[in-house]
Amino acid sequence: MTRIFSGIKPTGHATLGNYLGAMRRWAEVDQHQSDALFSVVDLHALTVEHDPARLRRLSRQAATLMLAAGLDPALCTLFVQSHVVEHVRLSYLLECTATDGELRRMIQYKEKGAQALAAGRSVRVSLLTYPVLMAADILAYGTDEVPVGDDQTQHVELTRDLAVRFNQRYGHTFTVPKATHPQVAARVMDLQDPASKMGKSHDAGAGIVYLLDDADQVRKKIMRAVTDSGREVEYDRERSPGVANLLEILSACVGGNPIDLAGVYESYGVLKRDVAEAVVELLRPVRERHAELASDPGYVDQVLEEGAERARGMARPRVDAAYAAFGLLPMG
Ligand code: AQP
Repeated sequence: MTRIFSGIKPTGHATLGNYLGAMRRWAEVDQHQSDALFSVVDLHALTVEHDPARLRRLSRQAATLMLAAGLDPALCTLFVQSHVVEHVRLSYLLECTATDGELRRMIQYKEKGAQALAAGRSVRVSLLTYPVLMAADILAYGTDEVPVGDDQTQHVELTRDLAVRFNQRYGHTFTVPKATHPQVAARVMDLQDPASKMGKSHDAGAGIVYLLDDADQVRKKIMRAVTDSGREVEYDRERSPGVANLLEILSACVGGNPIDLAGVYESYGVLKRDVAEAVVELLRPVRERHAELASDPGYVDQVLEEGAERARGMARPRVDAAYAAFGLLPMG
């Protein structure tokens, strides 16, 4: 059976981009067809300045939202990354496999590093090294596929490179995984700035739809989305990125392809209205289920505890094998 691993980092409130690019597929497809592990990758949230109390809140919220989106602990393994020490154990060996040059090429390191410096803040070493931790997250489980949005492609490529290099040097230890992306909405763009990804750690703004926004907030944000100076509704990511983004969101919500959907609309206003209603209906059950689950934190904690136990059992033999292959003496 195909082994799948993916995660979400608790750096902010989960967005429509997280849902359409990743979480929905995890719940609707992946957990049913594969042996799937999903993680709140909390250690990844420590690469930039963070507030411990907020991190705790967001970590629990991310797990609760994953369940609200439909992840079923009877079908998949849901856990918090820091509860499974094998990730960090393996990460160090992979740091000894990766090169400084390949980590400095990572787009997120360049972008976030530059942002930190521009704001007069220092850059944490972990911002440079966390793609290796992500590789460890994936490789520890013998993962075949990593269902993610477009923005994670480069990190999965690095993971593949490290797996191949490790296997060549130290003997076959890791499966070489591949990234898979949704057919539409693999990169949902900010509604106010369609050149930028809708990201949960970006400054809260009118361009980001959060999964827990109420219906009126969702409508308001979508009705105010930046479109283009033209009048015609066309699907062209280059010339009309704002409209193309709305058409992709609509397509992800109601089906059909964005080019055909463009032909149905004669005005931006009607398109926005339909997108808004489609998103409100898409998110309604997630919000309702989240409210139920949030009132029972004991249940969420229990799911996470059992998930971590299971994940540890799956990761440990492969990480032990990697330590032995690297030449480290086994523990007695
Ligand atoms: N806009 C998006 N469109 C499609 N998929 C997306 N994903 C994220 N944003 C979009 C996918 O959601 C999964 C979890 O994402 P994440 O927690 O790793 O990243 P984020 O939500 O983008 O959070 P940040 O903190 O704002 O990240 P940065 O700024 O580092 O990008 C992943 O599968 C991701 O592809």
